[in-house]
Amino acid sequence: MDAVLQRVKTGYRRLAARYPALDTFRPNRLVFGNIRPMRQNLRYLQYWRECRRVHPGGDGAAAGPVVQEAVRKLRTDGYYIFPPQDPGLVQTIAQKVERLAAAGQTSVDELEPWMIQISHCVRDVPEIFQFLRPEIVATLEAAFRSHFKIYSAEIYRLVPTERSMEASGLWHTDNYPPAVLKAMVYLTDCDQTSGALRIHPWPGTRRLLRSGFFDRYQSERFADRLNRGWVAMEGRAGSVVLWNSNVVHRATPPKGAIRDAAAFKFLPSKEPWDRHLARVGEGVSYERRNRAVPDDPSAD
Ligand SMILES: O=C(O)CCC(=O)C(=O)O
Repeated sequence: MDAVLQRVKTGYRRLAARYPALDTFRPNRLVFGNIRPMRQNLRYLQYWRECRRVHPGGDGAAAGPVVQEAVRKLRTDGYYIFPPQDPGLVQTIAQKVERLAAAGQTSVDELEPWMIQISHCVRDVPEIFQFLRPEIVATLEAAFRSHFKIYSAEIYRLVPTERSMEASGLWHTDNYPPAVLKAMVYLTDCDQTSGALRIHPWPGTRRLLRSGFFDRYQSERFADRLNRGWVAMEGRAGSVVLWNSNVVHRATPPKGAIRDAAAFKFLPSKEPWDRHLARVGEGVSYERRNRAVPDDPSAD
């Protein structure tokens, strides 16, 4: 059976190399919005099903209208922006980040020197987990219909740059397997000119993927479509942007200011997020910016 599957796959790859339009019809791209191996997508779905069996969360209705609306918008558009709530917490964290950045406790990726990471955010700024207030926890549980866990936490700063864009600065999707969600909590006020994330909500993302867009480095023929219809995730410091990063999106360098944000990546889980966090501690920050996801979604 494996040998037959292998032959079908090889044949398909040869055909797709010859007729690139065929690539658009890859089932993973249309069904999951990614080009990961089917085996990995199925493994993630299976794990998610197991998590739902352990704790079948509700649809958020009991948690009130905000949660219900957030879950609905996450499904239809791929994002929801919660307004800021605790200015004192945002200020404490923003000041800590400022001190760490000034002390050089940072690292950068060669490709994107305008994105500056705080090196040990979980150790040095553990207050970031307080951003997961009850309505955000309830939204995540309702969106996953299970418990969830944080598998990555980071804090990074965007600074102005004149460099041509690479990697996160180009229109792209994160190519994640199913059931990954992200949250970004702005630590500075953020609008179109001060570094707001830009996304194509699900309907536009689907049209782009159907028309053949996937590779950020081969996007010229989609430029017109990519450059209209996007939405800037604007919000004051403390706003929480909850989103599915398989929508087409790009980071945008701020002009004349810095943009700081804490970011979390979530997966379903068989136990509550705070119990998982208490167990793994700094382990949640292992992913950082290398865009990898765990091979095994059930691993800590
Ligand atoms: O920080 C941002 O505005 C977006 C970064 C990004 O592209 C991503 O998280 O995938």
